[in-house]
Amino acid sequence: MPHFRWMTAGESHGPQLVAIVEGVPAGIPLRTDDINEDLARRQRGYGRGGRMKIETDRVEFAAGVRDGLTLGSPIAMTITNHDHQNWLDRMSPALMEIRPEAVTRPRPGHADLAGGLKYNRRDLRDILERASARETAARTAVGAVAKCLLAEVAIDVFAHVIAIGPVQVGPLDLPHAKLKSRARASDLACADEDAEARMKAAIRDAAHAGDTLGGVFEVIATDVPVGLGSHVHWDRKLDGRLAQALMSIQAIKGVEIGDGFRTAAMRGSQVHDAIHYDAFDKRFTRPTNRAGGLEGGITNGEAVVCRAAMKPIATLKKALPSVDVRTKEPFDAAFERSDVCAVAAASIVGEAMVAIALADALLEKFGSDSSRELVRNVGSYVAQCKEFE
Ligand code: EPS
Repeated sequence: MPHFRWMTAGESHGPQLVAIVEGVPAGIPLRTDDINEDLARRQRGYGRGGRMKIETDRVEFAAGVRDGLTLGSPIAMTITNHDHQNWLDRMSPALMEIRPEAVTRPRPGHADLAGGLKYNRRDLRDILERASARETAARTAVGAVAKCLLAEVAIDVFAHVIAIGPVQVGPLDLPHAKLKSRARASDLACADEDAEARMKAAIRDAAHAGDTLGGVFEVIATDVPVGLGSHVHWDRKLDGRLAQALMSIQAIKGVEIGDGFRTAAMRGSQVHDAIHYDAFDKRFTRPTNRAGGLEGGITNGEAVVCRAAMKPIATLKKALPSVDVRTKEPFDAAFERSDVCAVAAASIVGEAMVAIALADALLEKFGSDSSRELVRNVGSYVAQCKEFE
């Protein structure tokens, strides 16, 4: 059973998104502002569509927080979908006298068709409402809770965009703090100003062509103690858990840890990170971090570095051929509105998912009922590692 348990509910145009988080120790500082900042960052980004002008995501606590601190009980959060007011007829949970028009035209690249067949729903709206990336607002809230937990033991998680369409950032040899502050200041969560300008041009070009763009983001977690995850069983390996967490984000098609796919074309001597010892700090160090902070499925004390590739958004003005599920006739998909590029938004969700996977691994190793107990457990273990001989 996971140690940081959570679940979201909610349809894209329903009244609310809901998240419940369980397993968070008592006494962790948690304010709505901590969560709202991440929700606002997820809404930003050059290339988002009309929906983001309607929504201003804000969280409300329904349970689990009192006086700015977690209680140790389940934390329940809600986010209002403002657009719901425009969808009252189509999204009503009540039986409608006049049935809203069914969606019968599946969009290639979406869950519409496979989901409709699987759940036996003739109205594909029953699938697309939940498959929508709107759900990631609730995940971002859960991730913000995980980040507050990690912050108790000084672990920080941030993301930055490294490619959009064909445009890639140049080599970035920046300290983590600088990388983070530059990404936070950018419309595209990109730390390279020159690349950011070219990414925006690529997004404009795609929009003019009625098309969409994907990209790649990187998530970095700093000050992660050595020893999260384990080599002993497949399902305890943290690299596998991080990959699953990132891959579960809507539209993600690939995940790498550290230098990932690039290492496959290199020799071992060029790939593995040498081990040094810092006698002052009493810790083992590595001059390079190609492993992305994970060896044998265990954190090794270096920064955890993961990347995820997002496919271009599937709702296209320039639609691909599809077939009406009712008539079986081909059609040219009707287009309402869509984001052109949501890689910057996805990077914030990536941040959330990595934080969730790390929070789970932290509680697995140091499981505690209170913040004080957690901090003490981590501190005594770190001291134990310094005495290792
Ligand atoms: C989405 C389609 C668009 C996006 C939405 C994800 O929404 P709509 O169908 O209302 O135009 O804006 O993203 C969000 C609402 C969000 O909060 O990120 C989809 O089909 O996945």
